[in-house]
Amino acid sequence: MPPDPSFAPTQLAARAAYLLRGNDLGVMTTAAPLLYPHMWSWDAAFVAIGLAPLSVERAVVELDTLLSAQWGNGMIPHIVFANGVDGYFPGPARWATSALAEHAPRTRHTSGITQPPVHAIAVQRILDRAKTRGRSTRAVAEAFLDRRWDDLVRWHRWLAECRDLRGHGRVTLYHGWESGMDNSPRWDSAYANVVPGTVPEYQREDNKINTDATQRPSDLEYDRYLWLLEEMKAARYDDELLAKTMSFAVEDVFVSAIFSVACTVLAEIGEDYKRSPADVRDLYRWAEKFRAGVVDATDERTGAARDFDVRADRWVATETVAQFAPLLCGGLPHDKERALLKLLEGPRFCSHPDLRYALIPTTSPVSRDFRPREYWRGPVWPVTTWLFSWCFARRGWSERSLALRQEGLRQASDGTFAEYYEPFTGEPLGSMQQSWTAAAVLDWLG
Ligand code: 9WN
Repeated sequence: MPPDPSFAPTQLAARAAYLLRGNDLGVMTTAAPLLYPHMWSWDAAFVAIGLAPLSVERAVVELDTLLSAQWGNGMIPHIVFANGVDGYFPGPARWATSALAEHAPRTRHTSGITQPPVHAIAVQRILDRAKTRGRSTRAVAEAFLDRRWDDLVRWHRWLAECRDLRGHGRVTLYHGWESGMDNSPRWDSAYANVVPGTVPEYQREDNKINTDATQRPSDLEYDRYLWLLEEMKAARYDDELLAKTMSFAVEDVFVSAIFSVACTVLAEIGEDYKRSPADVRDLYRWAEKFRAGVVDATDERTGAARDFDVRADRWVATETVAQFAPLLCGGLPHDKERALLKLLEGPRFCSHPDLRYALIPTTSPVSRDFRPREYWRGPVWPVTTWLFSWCFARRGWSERSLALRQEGLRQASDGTFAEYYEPFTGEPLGSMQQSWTAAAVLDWLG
């Protein structure tokens, strides 16, 4: 058998840059060329992180495009649709946000849900990269911050106020897509209670592009995804009505941890760039509150984090990557944190003897729910590796951060920039030329 291709770092970085250029529509980068031909919210933030070492100016444009589609209530929508591009379902007509939602923007088509709030991290990466450039680039980055600071704070305020109505310091989601981990076993029990009524007829597009059914969510899962859209439309995407009427309502511990970190990051930016002290205070307050919300969601003995199903009124413990949420934002007592790190680095996750790379599978290979090829039910996602690596560096765990980076780069050296990888064989799966995979590589190598 010929050896697997393995690109050297400079070649790999060049290919990643070429990929992002290829996926660039001008002012937005598609999440992937065929499967996802529009802009996704958290993808856009990661893309900006990858663009920043190439061009701070272009990275700023990416976030500007995303923020220009922000809703009047502060929500950043999970998809900003590229004008005149078909090929993805559900598209603008199915969401019908412009017609139904009071807060939807009038000049852009968007979906009606949100995604994980990683954007402050992108802003920080851009500002940091700009510091190493000339004066005019620094000015571009700072002008962006002047222009968008209020929008970023509004985004965080919406999450803190409109998505934590119970005041527990955890972000509530009304659709699994909002987690970014669409069909993770984390959502199985909540989805089991979503009973689709009459779902208007539809045709999936994703399975025409990725024809291997073992890699994508099932039709039954799609029926539920689409039914939730109908529930949202009936509520006209109104924050208060959604809280009362949606049959899926879950406090997501992983998004909550990301939110806590992002609030701290934005507060630090606010301090460094002398923004309103009241904003900075709010951001630190939310960071603390959501950190506490994450810690409250952990198992007494192991420190593993759980989600909370609001409708069923119960904790949902799964052997997934979400267990490690407190490692992102901190806050656990020392002994619990050590236990959780041991779990991460032990045979149930990164040291499972059959793993091709010592990386974090989305579901533990020893779990009953593990499916090595199926989307968020087992494969390793490079973007998740990047997030943990970045957070660990921030927490002062540089060895752990570097180990993830090194393994992440070994995995990516096949040059496919796959959306996700089979954990045992390293086979690239999902969409090839996925923008955020290239972005992770560029940041690591930049
Ligand atoms: C639904 C774009 C997005 C990612 C998500 C990932 C996948 C969409 C889909 O692709 O979700 O939002 O159609 O499957 O799960 O995390 O942002 O890359």
